[in-house]
Amino acid sequence: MGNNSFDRRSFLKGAAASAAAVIGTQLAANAPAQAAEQSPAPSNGPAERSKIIARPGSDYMVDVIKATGIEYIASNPGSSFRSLQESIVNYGGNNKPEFLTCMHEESSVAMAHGYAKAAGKPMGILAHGTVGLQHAAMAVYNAWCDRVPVMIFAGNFLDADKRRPGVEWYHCVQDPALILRDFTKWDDQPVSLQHFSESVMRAYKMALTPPMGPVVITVDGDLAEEAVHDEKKLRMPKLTRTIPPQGDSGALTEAAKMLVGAERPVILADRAARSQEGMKRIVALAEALNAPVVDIGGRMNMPTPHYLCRTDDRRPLVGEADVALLLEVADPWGQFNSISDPHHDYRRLAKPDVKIIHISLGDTLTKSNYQDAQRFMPVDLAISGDVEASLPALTEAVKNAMSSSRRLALADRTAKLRDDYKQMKERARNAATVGWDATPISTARMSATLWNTIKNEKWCMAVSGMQWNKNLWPATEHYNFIGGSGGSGVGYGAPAAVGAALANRDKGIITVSFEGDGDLMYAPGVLWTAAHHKIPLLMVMHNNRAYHQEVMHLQKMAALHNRRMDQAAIGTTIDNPNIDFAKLASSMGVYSEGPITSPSAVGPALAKALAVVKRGEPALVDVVCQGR
Ligand SMILES: Cc1ncc(C[n+]2csc(CCOP(=O)(O)OP(=O)(O)O)c2C)c(N)n1
Ligand SMILES: [Mg+2]
Repeated sequence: MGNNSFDRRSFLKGAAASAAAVIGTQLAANAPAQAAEQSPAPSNGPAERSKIIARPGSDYMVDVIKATGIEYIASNPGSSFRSLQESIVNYGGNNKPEFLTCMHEESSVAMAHGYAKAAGKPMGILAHGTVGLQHAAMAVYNAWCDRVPVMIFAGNFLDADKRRPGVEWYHCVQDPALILRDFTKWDDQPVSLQHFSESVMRAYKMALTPPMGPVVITVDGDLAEEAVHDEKKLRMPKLTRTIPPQGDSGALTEAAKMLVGAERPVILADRAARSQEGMKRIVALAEALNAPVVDIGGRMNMPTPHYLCRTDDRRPLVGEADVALLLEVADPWGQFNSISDPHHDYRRLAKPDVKIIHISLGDTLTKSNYQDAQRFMPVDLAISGDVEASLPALTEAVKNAMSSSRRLALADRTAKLRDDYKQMKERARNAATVGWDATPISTARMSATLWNTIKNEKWCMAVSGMQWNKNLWPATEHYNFIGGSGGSGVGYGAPAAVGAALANRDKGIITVSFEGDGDLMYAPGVLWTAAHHKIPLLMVMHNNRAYHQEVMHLQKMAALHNRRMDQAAIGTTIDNPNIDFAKLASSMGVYSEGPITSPSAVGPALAKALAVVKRGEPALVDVVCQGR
């Protein structure tokens, strides 16, 4: 200790005074130990004071980030961007953007992913050089597959001459974005502040131009830590947004004729509606055609109480269709064909001569290596265009193409369509009653009980793999469901729900999620992030004490190989010991209930948790329930 400790204390005193920062006494008390590990022991003598950099490049970087309107930066801290972090909290006042403390880079990105879909705008994330980006990668892939914008900032020191020996070299890289380049839209490594501002604006614009996607900007540590030179010469570029393109009018007229003439049309909507207005446009088209809509669910596309919303009837509707209209469908081939599991037998699900129209911007954003493009699907009329932008013209063309006799004929479909809708709902309700009183608790009962808890609220079901919610809950608002992970990379659920809950916090929307036990255990630290930042989220554990999907795969293989079924639990179950999720949550400051094993105890526990969430805090209810 001795001299060194004196120097460190002086450093902290000097730093606190010069930054005029509100640093908690606890932080100041803890800091010397950390400073001793990483920093040279500085003093605040005259020589050091003359070296103070009052206007570091990172301050200007904060100005640029503020100019984009980004409200949050989710990050696990790292020295490669320490200057930018310091500028965010001191120079920027930790407000727009506010720094969100994350315990894993994958959590940062998945939070940004969920946030973007609920907020309709991107969040920033900051990742520490090589190691941070490596951790972030899978969540970036999910966002890419889901075509969701995330502003990724990556710390790095490019100039080898200035890097500190040791760890800094391990964490620096020639080309930081390389590891993400196959599944991001654009990246850049700016070498000047002017370059930084232009690249951030370009990245923001590109991320939000449909098809949207994650983008990466490197924050060079030297550029951030050194003083701004010649600030008068810096020009902050204006933030511009691209107007999404409407499909070709002639092609939309052609599509309208095909749809009006169809006897069994079906509309399949996936990553189609970005907003309530987008949903209204889908409803208007469906009503003009009196055509059923299957909401594949990449986004919330169709109000579930509408008699034309027939998601659960996808198979029969596609099977009978003579014309199918696809709206930004991620997997077109999979709607009309299947490959059986485990024998890989091909089966056609649609008529051989079904006419297919696809409105999509999918072909305008492709990469070769990762296979998220799905199998090639020949379509009869491929219209390159944004769905929301193209729908008004298509609906207009449908109305123009409709003779009055055709209008009457289409109206005649209504009685049968309403009846089909009623039967579909009836089937879902009947299926839900199977095993109603069973223990472990059935997923249908869990879903119905959660619905009873939140039905009088403005609600968002941020994450769920369960079909019950879609089939049974009356959902009319675009914010009700936000779609899935995109790439099915597990570990998305918990952080995405926290991100969505943050976006919903100020809108008075109660965010709920069904949380897989396997999913949460990837990075449960996000519970602490939710508690620390007071993000209200009602998380209901779908605790089947297993990677249940994988249990089923193992069982399938055991059946295929005609071998022991009971061994399928090895490597796929999460028991012995059972994880106590209520304790896990409360250890991180999250209100919790459970483990709940009796069906009748779920409702009261959810009601208590909802009261906590309405107070502005997260809560977790651990429900021990069936596999699916
Ligand atoms: C990163 C990653 N690793 C492994 C998998 C394979 N996988 C698919 S579903 C699943 C189980 C997830 O468990 P849980 O969240 O508890 O959901 P459950 O299947 O039990 O409903 C796993 C491991 C994956 N999709 N992503
Ligand atoms: Mg599970």
